[in-house]
Amino acid sequence: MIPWATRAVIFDLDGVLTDTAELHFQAWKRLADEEGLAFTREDNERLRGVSRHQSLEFLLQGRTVSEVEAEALMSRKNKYYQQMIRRLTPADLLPGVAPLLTELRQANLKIAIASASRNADEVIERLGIADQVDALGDGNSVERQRPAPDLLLHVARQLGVSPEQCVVVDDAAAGIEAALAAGMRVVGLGPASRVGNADIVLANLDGIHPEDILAMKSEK
Ligand code: B16
Repeated sequence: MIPWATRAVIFDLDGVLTDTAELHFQAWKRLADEEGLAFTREDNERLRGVSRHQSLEFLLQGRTVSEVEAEALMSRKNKYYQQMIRRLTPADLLPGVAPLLTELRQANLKIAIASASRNADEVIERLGIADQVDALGDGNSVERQRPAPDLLLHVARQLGVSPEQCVVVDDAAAGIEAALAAGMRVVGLGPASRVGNADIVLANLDGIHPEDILAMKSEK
């Protein structure tokens, strides 16, 4: 067995570092209301970590639109979303995130973010954590989104570390799947019904220290 050493932690953004899910919900809801489509908070849960295009498909509930119309709908939703993220501040980091990032840096671990969002760079900037992030993979970085491992592997390459040296923190089932497919260890945040396939399951990052997310078996 080759012993591994953790060198990097790769965080999902929405639902892990901040709760932009609520803002995505408000933006999709406004679009849905304008288009006469039913869309609830419960429906929004299904869009966690899901790409903009797939989210639209879900929202349309089988209604067919041309690719040009789809682009126009997505761009309208994105305009609403961008109006809302302008108001984000460091106070919108979820509990426990700021101290955990500080402690990870003190422990000489690299920090990266892997997000399906094309707005991730602006969100990170407004949350005030851009200077703590060594690499960012976002909705523009790769073709295939999670559950494919591509985004995580892209981020690991940017960091110059191997998959076995990475720990992923994600709150979506597709994110857990992607991490396992990438050969990375993974911490799932949320109910076991959603993230139970992860190596460690935590409710959230409140009160969590590096040792809590790095204390995993050395071989899988
Ligand atoms: P955008 P994550 C995801 O972020 C969101 O969870 C998902 O709801 C959103 O549709 C997706 O980003 C794309 O976002 O429309 O801003 O490009 O969880 O991967 O950080």
